Amino acid sequence: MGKFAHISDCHIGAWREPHLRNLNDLAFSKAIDLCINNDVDFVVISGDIFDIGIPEMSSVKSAVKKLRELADHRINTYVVYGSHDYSPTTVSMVEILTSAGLFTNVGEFEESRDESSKKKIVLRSVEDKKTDVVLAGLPARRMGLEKSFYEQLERKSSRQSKYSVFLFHASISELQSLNIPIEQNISMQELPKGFAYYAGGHLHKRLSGELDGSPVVYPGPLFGTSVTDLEVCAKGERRGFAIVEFDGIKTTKVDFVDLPTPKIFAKTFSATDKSSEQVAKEISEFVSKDSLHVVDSIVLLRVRGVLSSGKPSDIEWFRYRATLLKRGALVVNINRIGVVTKESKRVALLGTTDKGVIESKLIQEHVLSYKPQSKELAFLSSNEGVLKAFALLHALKIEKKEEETKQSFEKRVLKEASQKLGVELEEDAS
Ligand SMILES: [Mn+2]
Repeated sequence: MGKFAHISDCHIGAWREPHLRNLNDLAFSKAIDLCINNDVDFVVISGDIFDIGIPEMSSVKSAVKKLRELADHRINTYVVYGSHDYSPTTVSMVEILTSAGLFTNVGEFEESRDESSKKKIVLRSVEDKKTDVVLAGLPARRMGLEKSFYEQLERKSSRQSKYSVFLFHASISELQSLNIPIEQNISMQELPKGFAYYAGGHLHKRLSGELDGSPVVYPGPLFGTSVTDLEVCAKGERRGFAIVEFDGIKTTKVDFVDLPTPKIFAKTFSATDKSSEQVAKEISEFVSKDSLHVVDSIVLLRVRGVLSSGKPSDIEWFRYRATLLKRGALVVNINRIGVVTKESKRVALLGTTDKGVIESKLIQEHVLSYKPQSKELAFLSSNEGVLKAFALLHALKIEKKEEETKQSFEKRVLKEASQKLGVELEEDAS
């Protein structure tokens, strides 16, 4: 008999906003405290432990302190890489903590070739000394690139004679409903058979299913990493992790442990068929309403729709933010990407979402309707003008080289741009 904690998607170091980063760090600390209080034998973390390969160091510091506490209680931590932990170019924090002995990475598989020299992946399992539990796993890469691991996985029966846990970080199509592109999913049947518990990560939602009678579980994130994650929380979705009990070779119980939810207040406004003044009035009335209690809350306002007149920039968004902060809100996030004017709606009607095509259609339209003041410039409203506009745009997209000074970069852009326009650049005397 024994029990372990299954944590996922901690995303330590996520959020630039200091309060949100702090709440996210606290969620991890709290989770570790609960693991210790619940007297678990070991902890598994199924990926996205850190938000990026090398995260913000103050967050790492508080996380390492908690991991040290686990180690001091002789509780081992087994991990696999999540899509956020892995970096193809640098040593990641997970690698560092593995070297420091705070983690055991169970996603390190072996590669071999079969008779037809096709690449094969063989799981490398690890045994937890305290409980004799066998652990194995597969890591993730960005953009669902881990799919190939499952395709190449050696599928000789891995039926275990001991209790066994498989850690993975991938979206399972049968369980997810989160709009993850279909080409990035794996199917339940692609998981290796024969394990008694499947510890999943990647989906930011508490979910569970079954494979041949064994639980397949996603505990979801500890806090969340996006405004969407927080909006889901505001609607009542719980955040936390799972505590799993086993007996012999079977999983006997999976309990979700809730972490305290932060106070989140989310509201959506529709801008459709309203003027920018009307929308402004509506939000302004809302944020100054007496009955609104936002003290110590995360306030998420979302505005979307097609304005009947006016532009989104007519609306003084910063005022609502200021009002809410003054009323005691901890964090205010106003999402207004979804507010569009009829003009931008027209862009959408150009029949494509390809940025390049939209750009070229709009440039053509604007250049050809340009009325130059003088005859010498008449060519600008012709196809020649269109070509010059493209050439200029291209020249202005030049990026600064790492070794280049700001001054020589500016010079280079200017030179390039004037060449494209066919104008002489005055040599500067310096
Ligand atoms: Mn994640």
